This record gives sequence, C-alpha cells and structure tokens, in this order.
Amino acid sequence: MSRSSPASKPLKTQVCIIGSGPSGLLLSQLLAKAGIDTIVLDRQDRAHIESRIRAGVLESGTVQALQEAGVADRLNQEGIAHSGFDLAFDGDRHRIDLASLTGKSVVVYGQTEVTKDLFEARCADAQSFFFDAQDVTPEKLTTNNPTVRFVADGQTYVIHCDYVAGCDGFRGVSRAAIPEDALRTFERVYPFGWLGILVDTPPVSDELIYANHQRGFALASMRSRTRSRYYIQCDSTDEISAWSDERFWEEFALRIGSNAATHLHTGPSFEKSIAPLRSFVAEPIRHGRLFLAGDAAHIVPPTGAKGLNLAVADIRCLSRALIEHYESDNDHFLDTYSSTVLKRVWKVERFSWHLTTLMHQFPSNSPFEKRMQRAEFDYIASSEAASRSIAENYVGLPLEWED
Ligand code: FAS
Ligand code: PHB
Repeated sequence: MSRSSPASKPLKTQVCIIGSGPSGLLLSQLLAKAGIDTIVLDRQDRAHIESRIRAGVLESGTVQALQEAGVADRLNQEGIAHSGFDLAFDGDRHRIDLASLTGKSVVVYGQTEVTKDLFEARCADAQSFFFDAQDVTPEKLTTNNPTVRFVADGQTYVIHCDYVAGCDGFRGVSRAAIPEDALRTFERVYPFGWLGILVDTPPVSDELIYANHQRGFALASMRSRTRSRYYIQCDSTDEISAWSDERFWEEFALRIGSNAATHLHTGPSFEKSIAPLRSFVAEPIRHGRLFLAGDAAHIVPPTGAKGLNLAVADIRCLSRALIEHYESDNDHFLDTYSSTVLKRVWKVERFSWHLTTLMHQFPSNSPFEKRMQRAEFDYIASSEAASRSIAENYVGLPLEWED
C-alpha cells in the first residue's frame, strides 16, 4: 500500500513535505488548518513510522502547538504532567522543582502517541501521502519552481511545488541536496550509547530520575503509570544480544541508586534498542526554496529530552513563515527562518551537551574531571539559581520570535 489518495490527485502542490515523522506531520497539519495544500512523502509506511519508540517528554510549548493543531484530545486525557525530576549522583538525589522554579511543567506522553494522533488527523483530512516512496530527489531548489522526483508503486512521479520542507530526519535526502560549499556542519559523537527498554511494570518513581553512577548513566522514565521506559549508558559498540533482561535489571538497579531500587518492579521487556548519542547542527537550514526542520537540521543527545521538542519548535516557526507568505505575501519570516531558528537550536544544543557531559561516565575523564562532575551536581543541589538554569531549559526556552 503506497498511496492513501486517489491516483487522480494532481502532482502539484504548494508545499512538498519530505518525511512524515513528527516534523512533517505537524507541518502538514498546521498548513492544512491555514488552507495550504501539501503532499507528504515517506520512504517507510505508516505502521513502521508509528512503531518507532523515541521520545517521551513534551515541553509546554510542544503541548501548546499540538493543542493549536487540534490533535491534543488524547494527549490532554492521557498525558501525565510532571512538575519536577531528580538528578542523582552515586545515590544522592536532588529534585529540580520545575513548577516552583519556572511556573511550568512538562508532560510525559510518548512520541509514538503523538505520531499516531497526527496521522489520525491527517488521514481524516484526506492528506495526500505517498508511503514507500523511493529515490526521492529534490531538484531546482534555487529556482521559483522546485520539484521533487520519486518512485512509488514502480512509477516515477514529479511534484511541482512552491516550497520543499525537508523533514526527513538525520539520514534523509533533503540536507544532502544542499551543495557542500553552501553548507557547514558541526558534530560531536559521544563515546557511548543508550540502551533502552520498555516494560509493562509500574515506574520505579513518580517522576523521572537521571542518574550518574560510577558504573554509568541511567534514566528512569515512563509512558504511563503501568508502563516504564528505562535507559542505561552502554558502549557505542554494544549489541542488544549482549544484554539479557537479567543483565539489564542488575545494572539498572545498581545505577539508579539503592533507595529507588527498592521500588523497582522488574519484568520481561517488550522493546529493547540501542541509540547512539550525537550533537549535530547544519548551517544554514534554508537553501533557496528548501527549508530543513527537525532531525534533518540538527540532532541532540536525548539527555535533555529535546529532540522531539526542538523539531516541534522548528515547525512552529516554519509553518508561521509559510502562512505569512501565502496569507500576507510577507516573506520576512521565511527570509529570517534559518538565523532565527538556529539561534535557539544552539542554545538547546548547549543544554543537551551540558547535561550529557554532567550525567555520563566518559572513558577519557580524569579523576579531576570526575570531581568536576560531582562538584557541579553539589553546586546545582545547593543553588536555587543553578537549579533554575536547569529547570528553564528543561521546560523549554521561548521561541526566538516570542522574545
Ligand atoms: P524523524 O527521523 O522522526 O522522521 C523523519 C522521517 O523521514 C521518517 O519517517 C523517515 O522514514 C523519513 N525519511 C527519511 N529519509 C527519507 C527519504 N529519503 N525519503 C522520504 N522519507 C524519508 N528525542 C527525545 O526528545 N527523547 C528521546 O528519548 C529520543 N530518543 C530517540 C531514539 C532514537 C533511536 C532516535 C533516532 C531519535 C530519538 N529522539 C529522541 C529524537 C527523535 O525523537 C527526533 O527528534 C524526532 O523523531 C524528530 O522528528 P523528525 O524531524 O520528524 O524526524
Ligand atoms: C523517554 O521517556 O524516552 C525519555 C525521557 C527523557 C529523556 C530521554 C528519553 O531525557
């Protein structure tokens, strides 16, 4: 099944969106609400995209964007508001009280659910999708008539459009369509990964716990009050086959701290995956009529729970810019999209890099650097100002246009 729209649909649209992850789906939803026509392409099918286990924490700005997009009914019912989270160091715990430090909270609701809610809305709206699209090739991007060529059902199509939104993730084709001499990239690959599991047991704690232990990082998260999401730092060369549930539980219990471990409900995992950690930014994120958003433009290590939230922030800016163009013939926001979005992206990259550096065991760290990590934890635990800095980044920085 590669198309959900009748073959008679013209292959001409206002905005061609490459990628139907959260970025592409939210963009098509926000543009549709403004009467702007889109075609969405993905090289996978809907079931595959909905099955990917990714993020779990939504900033208030993300919740607001999903509510404005009209896709937040289930989120409002099932999302769990969290007014704080714990940082732990070798068993010592400090709660970052988001509500008292910022007046805001975050909501625990899986990216899988966000994606399902967006697909429901887009399909109900007869969105033109092409799934299993292969050889997707954006062309003529520096002209006023860009095209996107692709193959589906064995046929070659060419979409003629006004703009192309590159929402195709880190390994997509959009960023690759920008000539090398027009693009700069910045990258930090971390010397470890995250091994994550999903298990249908009550979470070890009511709130998230980020733990730095001498054996490595661990994170206790959740998807609901009966479904837990746990992570431990692992070697970047680790294989899932080397991690039985028993080995995972033993390691997780040690790292999360004895106090928390007494409340740990183990059980059989039904999802287990290893994600590499990297920081990555591409500059600029516009090339002619191509605009990059989400993971196509940047990657953050998941320590700060920012990947999905950053993608949504990009789309809030890109949708506003495109709507201003079509409704008011005003290209100011399109022309400033890259500089405006990247200014906030770098601030979020900094926070995610900082929390990753603070909370993980780095093989190359000297005893002095390990002491620096502990000293920073003790400083955060003893300083309202330092805790507030963590808190205001965690709940989400304002969009640059809100300043
Ligand atoms: P996505 O990668 O989600 O979507 C891109 C879409 O483009 C995909 O559906 C893909 O099939 C499609 N595509 C790719 N190439 C294409 C092509 N050539 N043609 C057509 N379509 C193409 N973030 C957090 O906040 N917390 C987390 O815990 C967390 N964990 C993560 C774990 C993993 C393994 C990964 C990879 C990411 C994780 N992230 C996490 C970040 C993640 O949530 C992303 O930020 C989020 O998915 C970004 O959404 P998109 O920009 O839509 O990109
Ligand atoms: C998750 O629940 O998947 C999650 C939560 C917070 C993070 C990363 C992942 O920082």
